[in-house]
Amino acid sequence: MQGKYRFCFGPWNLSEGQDPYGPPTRPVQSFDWKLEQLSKAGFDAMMFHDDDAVPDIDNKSRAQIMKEARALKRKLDNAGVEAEIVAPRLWFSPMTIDGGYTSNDPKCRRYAIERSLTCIDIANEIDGKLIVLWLAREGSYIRESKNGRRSVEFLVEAINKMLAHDKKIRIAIEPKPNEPMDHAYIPTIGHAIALASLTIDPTRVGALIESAHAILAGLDPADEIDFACACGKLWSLHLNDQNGLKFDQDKPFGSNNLRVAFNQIRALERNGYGKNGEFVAFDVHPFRTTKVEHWMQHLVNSRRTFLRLLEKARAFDEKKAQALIADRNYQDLDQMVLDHLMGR
Ligand code: XUL
Ligand code: MN
Repeated sequence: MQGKYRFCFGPWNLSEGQDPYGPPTRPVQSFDWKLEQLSKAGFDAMMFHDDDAVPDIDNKSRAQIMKEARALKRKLDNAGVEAEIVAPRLWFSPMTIDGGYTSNDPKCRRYAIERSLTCIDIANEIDGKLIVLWLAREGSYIRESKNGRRSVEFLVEAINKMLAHDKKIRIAIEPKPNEPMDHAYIPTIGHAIALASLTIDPTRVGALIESAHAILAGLDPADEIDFACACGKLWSLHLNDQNGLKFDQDKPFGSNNLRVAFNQIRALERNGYGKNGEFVAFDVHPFRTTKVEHWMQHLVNSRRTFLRLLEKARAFDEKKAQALIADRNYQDLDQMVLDHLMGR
């Protein structure tokens, strides 16, 4: 039996088009509108940051936060949409200018941990099974500003506090090598899994791979997927694309390199990704030029490309490929892949 995949995206993926050089090009839309688009397009779940779930979280009482989380859960139930992940947004507040868990200021480190514990409580309220940690500012602009060894210990300490706060919660670390930092402390999936092994309960700490982040680290996302799966640690996935070593582009899946996308799907297939309920998320953004009436296309198109490439992966002539491999004829294997992708 071949697996079926379930898809999701987050409210931030319907972004308004601002970049460091210019303002939004589309008006802000409400959460309800985004949820409606998600349902209409046939996606199964939504990803959240803690403040996507409860806006302005730092200025609300605990009672108010939980009340709003419960209201969101009702909204999701009515729409028949699941919450996939909740991620603490530890890169916006004045308290996280110098990092969250690895800030040099103990007050700021405490803020980051407390906010993460609140994020877990929100996740429980909306039945989000997984906490995602994109460690945005856990790194340095200049090497001398922080103690790298101590920073790893701070990260472990913070994750341990989360694991102790809730005995069931699972955490997936999303590595990224740079942006906004010059160098991040957890740049690749190997680092994420090694960090998991240092915590009080490695069985509850896994990883999330984003295609663009792997490419920014100079790695092939398919190899990252295989590595994480060999360790039993691929618990979520952000598919997208990236044109080399630039800013984080979050292009539609397959937009830049169809072959790299094809190989990611082959890796998912051979590892049985999704069989334990994992979702495929598209962490993609519309091009700045996108008009309001085309606002969903980067998501719809990413899913369409995924499903087309899934057909390609399943129709790939493995027997013929194996014969070429046995003959060490990688030249024709290379061409066989190109012909297959070109439709012959
Ligand atoms: C940033 C990124 C984030 C995370 C969620 O590059 O990918 O959107 O996926 O915090
Ligand atoms: Mn991501």
